[in-house]
Amino acid sequence: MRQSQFFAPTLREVPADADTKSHQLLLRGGYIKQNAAGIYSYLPLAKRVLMKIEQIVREEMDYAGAVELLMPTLAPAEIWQESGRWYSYGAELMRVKDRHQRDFVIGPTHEEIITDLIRNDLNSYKKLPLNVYQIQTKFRDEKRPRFGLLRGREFIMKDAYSFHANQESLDETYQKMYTAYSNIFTRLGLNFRAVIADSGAMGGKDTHEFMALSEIGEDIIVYSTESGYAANIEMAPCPDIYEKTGKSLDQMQKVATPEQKTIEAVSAFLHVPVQQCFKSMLYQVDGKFVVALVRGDHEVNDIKLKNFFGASVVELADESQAVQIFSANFGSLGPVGLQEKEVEIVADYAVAAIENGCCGANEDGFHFINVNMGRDYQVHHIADIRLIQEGDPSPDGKGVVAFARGIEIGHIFKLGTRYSEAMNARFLDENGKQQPIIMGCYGIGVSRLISAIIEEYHDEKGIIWPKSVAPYRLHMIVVNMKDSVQRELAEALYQKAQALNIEVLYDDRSERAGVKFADADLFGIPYRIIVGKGSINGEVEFKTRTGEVSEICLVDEVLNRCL
Ligand code: 9G3
Repeated sequence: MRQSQFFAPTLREVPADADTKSHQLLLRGGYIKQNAAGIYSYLPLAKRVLMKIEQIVREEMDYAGAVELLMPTLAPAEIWQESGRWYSYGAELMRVKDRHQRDFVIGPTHEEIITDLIRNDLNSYKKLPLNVYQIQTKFRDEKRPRFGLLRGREFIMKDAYSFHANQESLDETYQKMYTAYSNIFTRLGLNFRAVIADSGAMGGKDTHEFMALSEIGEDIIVYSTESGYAANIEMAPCPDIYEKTGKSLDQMQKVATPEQKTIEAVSAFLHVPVQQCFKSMLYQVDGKFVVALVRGDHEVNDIKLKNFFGASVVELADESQAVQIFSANFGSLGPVGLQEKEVEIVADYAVAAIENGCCGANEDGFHFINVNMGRDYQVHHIADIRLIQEGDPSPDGKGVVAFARGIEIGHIFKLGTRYSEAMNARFLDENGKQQPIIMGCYGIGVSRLISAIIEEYHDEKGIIWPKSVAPYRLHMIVVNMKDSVQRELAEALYQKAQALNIEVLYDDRSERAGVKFADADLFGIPYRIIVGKGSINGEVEFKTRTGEVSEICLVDEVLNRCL
């Protein structure tokens, strides 16, 4: 491809609103342009990267026995009403009307469409299992799209759905998908981890997220320093490893703690270790008030709280609601004297083991000391509701855990029968009995992968593409297009490269050399041939974008370096 015919509008300056390296480099390198918040055009360079990534995804999915199809982006509201999700999703679900005022959704995912598609055909165990996938545009009306392609509103996903007569068959396909994902992300050159995840609103039990390790990742991965254990922090369990010492229980006392607003301040003021204090957090769980008690040095994990109550929405209450329930402000809240109120109280395991504890007295500026569960206050539940912390024992019992940040690039689920029951997708089993089809679903953020790869492979001058996904293999630059020797040598080399099926971008523009080199660094194409003064001796410069190689080569040998 001649760059004089190409379209890659590079930028000299770093765009102000681009807040991560990948977002900055995609814009500066002329890879993407924003059309609206979270909505982008993939310009020719990005389109080529996208096709390389999709090709690798297809090869591994096909190898794993999945069959590619393509579903519409618009889905009739009726099937989302059948699954119930028309009613349970809010503003994130983009809804539109057609000319006849009929309701549609712009698909954020395709469980409903695919279940509707197969329910009249997959009616016998003889037709199972089936695993189908698509690579297609999704729309989720994110409140705060950011980080360029990492969190867009319109994005490209590979989503697969599998259908089974029994759990063993699902387990087998799930394992095949797990392996396919590992192969895909390895071929893309990513440093990734598969972590045990929370299935959230998707129901079902087993689910794994694939995370590309990155400092700017929005997810926190918890991993054992001594085993392969890795989990999303949202679901990493905190086992009940707490023992009471059996020491004598002192008389509860109310003490003044003027101006002590934080648990650390109260702990220091009263000379009670923060591990012997506990805090009361007021939540609204599907609208009802819940008080969560956690130890002073711990935090509430609201995903665990949500899963404990099987709720859809869990949010922290605001101060006015705290005053309504506790008759006191944040910083002085406690469970003593609450039970007659219409609030449910759930305590973390660690709180149940606190002896002679300290908590808010539900009176601004006062706390209780020597508080003991069972004697001084009651709780409705004791459960694992806290966030795991670095240094905590690993949930698998081996070593302790450390944290890393990751970008979610894939997520696989054992769905079970949540959709087949809601939408009556049944099959006749070998005993002639109607059974709901067992499903799995498997997603990869294809457009997000472009950014995840750049986050791992770049330097201050631009992108450094792994060969597997680079938009071109070779970038050939002529220093001075007015010099006929350079121009003719380059033209010949360009023809030869194409004859060798080397994907080559040929910078034949009449730009200054400095501009050409700066653009080449932004593009990040792995190999570079510079045709300059040495042409007169049949010599060119050969460089890799990584900087590892930079040498003078004979024109007749240089292409062998790019194969
Ligand atoms: C919605 C909206 C946003 C959503 C969903 C539904 C995430 C939704 C989870 C999934 C699960 C899997 C198949 C491929 C792999 C992931 N955000 N999810 O279901 F209506 Cl607005 O998409 N789907």
